Amino acid sequence: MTGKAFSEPIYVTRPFFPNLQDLHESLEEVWQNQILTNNGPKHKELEMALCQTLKVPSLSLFNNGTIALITAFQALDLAGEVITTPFTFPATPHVLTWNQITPVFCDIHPITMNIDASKIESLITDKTSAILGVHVYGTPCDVSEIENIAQRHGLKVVYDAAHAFGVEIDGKGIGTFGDISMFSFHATKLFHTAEGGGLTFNDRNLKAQIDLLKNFGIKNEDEVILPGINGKMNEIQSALGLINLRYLEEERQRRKAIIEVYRQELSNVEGITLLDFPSNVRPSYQYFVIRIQKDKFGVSRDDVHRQLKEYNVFTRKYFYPLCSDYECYKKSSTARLPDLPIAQKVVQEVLALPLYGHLPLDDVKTICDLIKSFSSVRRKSHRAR
Ligand code: T4K
Repeated sequence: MTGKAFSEPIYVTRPFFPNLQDLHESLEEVWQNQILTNNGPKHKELEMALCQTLKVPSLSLFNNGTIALITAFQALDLAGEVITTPFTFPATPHVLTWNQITPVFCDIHPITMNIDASKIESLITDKTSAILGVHVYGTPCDVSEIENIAQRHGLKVVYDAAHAFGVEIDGKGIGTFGDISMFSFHATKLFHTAEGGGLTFNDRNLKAQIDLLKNFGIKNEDEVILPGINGKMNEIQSALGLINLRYLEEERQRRKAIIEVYRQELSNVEGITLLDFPSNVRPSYQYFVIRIQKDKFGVSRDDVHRQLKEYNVFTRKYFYPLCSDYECYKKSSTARLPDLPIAQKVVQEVLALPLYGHLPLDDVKTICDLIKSFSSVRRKSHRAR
């Protein structure tokens, strides 16, 4: 180990903490209202504010993104098989399993790392009811091709947009694509409510159905009309969300500046690939992920991940291992290694670097210097000079 480790650990992310006084004032209103949950005033206000921010016609808040996504499949009454990506957080396929739906794993695109639309059709069977795309790291899926496939085969489209808060394609909110999209408002997200999530949809008629499903299916005092669940966001979470929204643009700009330093420092390093956003896409600034090609960089992604820890820098191998390699899915006929060659390759290369608004730019530069210093290829060429 050369050089000094950071005195404090640097994590892949840190939650945004707003001014505590602002939260205190907002909680005073909650205390005055005497309403803590069940579609209270803060909840209603946050739903309206998020519709504007996300540029969506309709939104329903939830206590977390996973329960929201489970509910989306209930609302659309889906069953059988759903085609999805193996390169995602465990919640994505687990949500299908919780709905008694079989996840069918489709390989990913070599550049975007999202579900490869050109490979979806070969996986459609008479049991397929939907496609579940994930906008991994906030990069949009090939939404137009997925829409075409869905129309041709009469399938629903659901998007896991957990990483895609504020993403737009040609000025259109990402949550307007497909039948339903799910956003996560977990503490580690760009916008958060500590724990929380939301479903967005164009069909306003879905709102009543989804709101019923997240409240036990209770229609009124005398009628329970659906087998619902408790998916409600409470007033304290909603109050935190409303305050965090005030700081959203500031947090985005800080993350943008950090990403610029990363890009400047790492874009010309042999063996490191950065993920580019198309020019018509407004980015999420949720994660900053690099890909490390061992044959060109000299050391593997795992080595970089391990060596950074020695310097007190805790990066993450999001999303290693592939979902198709989990014990609960690996026996599935679509989890076979030869059918998922790109996902198998990508999952060995990705590394999410620290990204959060109050990460000092000097620290970002130091992290980049450390990464570059690990490259045995560089060291060899230095010695040769
Ligand atoms: N779909 C996708 C594609 C997702 O990525 C996710 C969640 C979901 C669905 C489900 O949405 P939710 O049901 O969660 O709303 C984190 C988050 O827990 C998870 O929400 C997120 N994706 C995933 C990508 O990341 P972990 O296990 O990696 O987080 P954790 O707790 O290790 O936190 C990472 C680092 O952040 C820690 O090392 C330290 C720091 N941290 C974290 C928390 C929670 C803090 O400093 N303070 C904190 O309070 O999953």
